[in-house]
Amino acid sequence: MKNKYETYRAILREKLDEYRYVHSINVSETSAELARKYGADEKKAYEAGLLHDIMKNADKEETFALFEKYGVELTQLEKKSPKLWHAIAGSVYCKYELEIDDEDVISAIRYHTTGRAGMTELEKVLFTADFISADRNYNGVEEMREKAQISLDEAMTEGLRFTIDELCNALKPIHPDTIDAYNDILLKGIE
Ligand code: DGI
Ligand code: FE
Ligand code: FE
Repeated sequence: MKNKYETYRAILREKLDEYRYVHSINVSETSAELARKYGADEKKAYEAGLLHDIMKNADKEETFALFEKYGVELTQLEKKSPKLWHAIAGSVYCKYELEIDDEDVISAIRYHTTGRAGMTELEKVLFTADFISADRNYNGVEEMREKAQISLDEAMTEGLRFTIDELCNALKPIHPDTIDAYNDILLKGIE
């Protein structure tokens, strides 16, 4: 009998292009490593990492059909930000189509792109793993990898700063959850 991870990998092979499939495998491994290091649940981290981008290559039609099917309503900002769709759709797909009933895994997938206020360790682990997985090669990735070995909160702060900076420079809207995540983590560090 196939284990559930083999089943998930077979589904990812169908739904993702080669680059995104390899990225998903890499994130699952990095996510499990960070979980071990920071005391989050390793199996949940592995599963969330594997599945986090499952809807990344879906087209608008498929994505919105899923939202319709499960009654997901998007805000104006979300409707106009295609990059945000796959995290919402991914969490819905995993919950209802793959019948994953672990809310920790579902919320890690849901918030892997924006973050949110009051993130769990598991959510932070996936958010950070997504930034430093083996396939990432942006300017500054080595510094991010080092930060992630020192402090999850420092890596998160840098990741959110990087994301908000990029979005500002491109005059793109910033999701309130992204701002909330940034403020929350900064305020916790300020005495
Ligand atoms: O799916 P990945 O490429 O692995 O990574 P991701 O899920 O973190 O997606 C990154 C993209 O999402 C990047 O192009 C920036 C975009 N993004 C992240 N936060 C926000 C956002 N886009 C908007 N409009 N608003 C946000 O707050
Ligand atoms: Fe993603
Ligand atoms: Fe990703």
